[in-house]
Amino acid sequence: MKTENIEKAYRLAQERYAEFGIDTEKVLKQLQDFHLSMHCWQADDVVGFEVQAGALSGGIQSTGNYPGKARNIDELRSDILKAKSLIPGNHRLNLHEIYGDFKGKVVDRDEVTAEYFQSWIEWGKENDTKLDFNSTSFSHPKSGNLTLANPDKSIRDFWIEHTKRCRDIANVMGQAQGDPCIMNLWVHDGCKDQSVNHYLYRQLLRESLDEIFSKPQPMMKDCIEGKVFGIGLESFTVGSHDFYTAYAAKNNKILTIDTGHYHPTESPADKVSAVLQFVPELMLHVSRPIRWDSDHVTLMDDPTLELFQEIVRAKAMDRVHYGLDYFDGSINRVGAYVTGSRAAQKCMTRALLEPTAQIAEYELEGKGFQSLALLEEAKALPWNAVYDEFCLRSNVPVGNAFIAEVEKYEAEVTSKRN
Ligand code: RNT
Ligand code: ZN
Repeated sequence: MKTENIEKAYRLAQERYAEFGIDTEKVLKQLQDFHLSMHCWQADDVVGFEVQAGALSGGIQSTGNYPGKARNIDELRSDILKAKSLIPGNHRLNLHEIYGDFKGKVVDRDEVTAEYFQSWIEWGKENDTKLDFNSTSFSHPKSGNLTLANPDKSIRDFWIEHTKRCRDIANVMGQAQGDPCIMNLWVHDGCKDQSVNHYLYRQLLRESLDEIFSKPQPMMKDCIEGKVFGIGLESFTVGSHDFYTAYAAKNNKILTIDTGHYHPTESPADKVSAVLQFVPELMLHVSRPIRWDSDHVTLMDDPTLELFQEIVRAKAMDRVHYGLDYFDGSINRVGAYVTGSRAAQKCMTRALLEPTAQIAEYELEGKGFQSLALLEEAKALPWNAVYDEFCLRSNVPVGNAFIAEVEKYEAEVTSKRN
């Protein structure tokens, strides 16, 4: 695409949006301040760097065997930086505990300390990338079906210790970057088949959380993520959406909404205006479920668009942390990062460019046809010209030009891995 044409298209779009009182320059500034938290685990199919790493467990799965996944910390860092160079704006990196820099040492989950994340903290500084964090209860001999909700006190204590240490690490990250590190807590705890101890498991999970959160950590923020079910744990999930919504509301914690964690016709977008009345902030795990929590690459589909629209309409942009959470092992993984991240940004672009004020007025005046018609018209307003301009000004490839860049990196780097 010729630069000249991108600029011409942008000027036309600017005029068109001005007719609705929308300032595209302001939207470009908002996009600049819109930071995704890129999940490190798309690069290597959620394997991590533990010396003692076993198979992926905990009811989640990455399918596909596309060649070229990151095999070590240097490769993962290189892939992330490549992806970031093809995404406009500046973004955070979301690490799981199993992605520590363990330097060949066996470090069990209840032994982990900030020392193993020092090189990440330095890498973050060097690359202007703030870090977020996750405790990791899956893929471990003590994972089983129950971790923080395990009736066996020794197993429960092991995971409590792990999670406490993760909060310490997140706090160190937050201090080092001068900005709170957002730590997500998701545990897979559940039952494969019929069970009758539901109250007990949930009581144990609540007590474990109370103990974990009892230590004040000023430079990190806790978020808690529920779900419907996991593979092999289909019948019951201890940390359900209701459980964590109630816990978060009562204890002032951030609630994580993973777009793959609801019943197929349930709308994650609809939760935004409901739970934000009662919880301080939200963390998103933007994903794409196909028939189940399959974690396909995020696209600019209706559910994702609605999610971002609901956030913007609620004027809650600064109460939301925008994590991504998908892991497709069947396609080029750097390309997956770029496609999904840019799709999320396009949803935000469209949400910011919606003529909401006019539609809201129609609605409050009872003008049903007018509001419906304008919502429909808004779909085809030239929002993509604004996103292209954002890419141009950010010095990243505009439109499909990033495909060739990913191919080049594949030819020169990832295809050489075996
Ligand atoms: C699992 C949850 C969780 C994980 C990551 C790897 O269903 O979505 O967020 O995907 O922690
Ligand atoms: Zn998630």
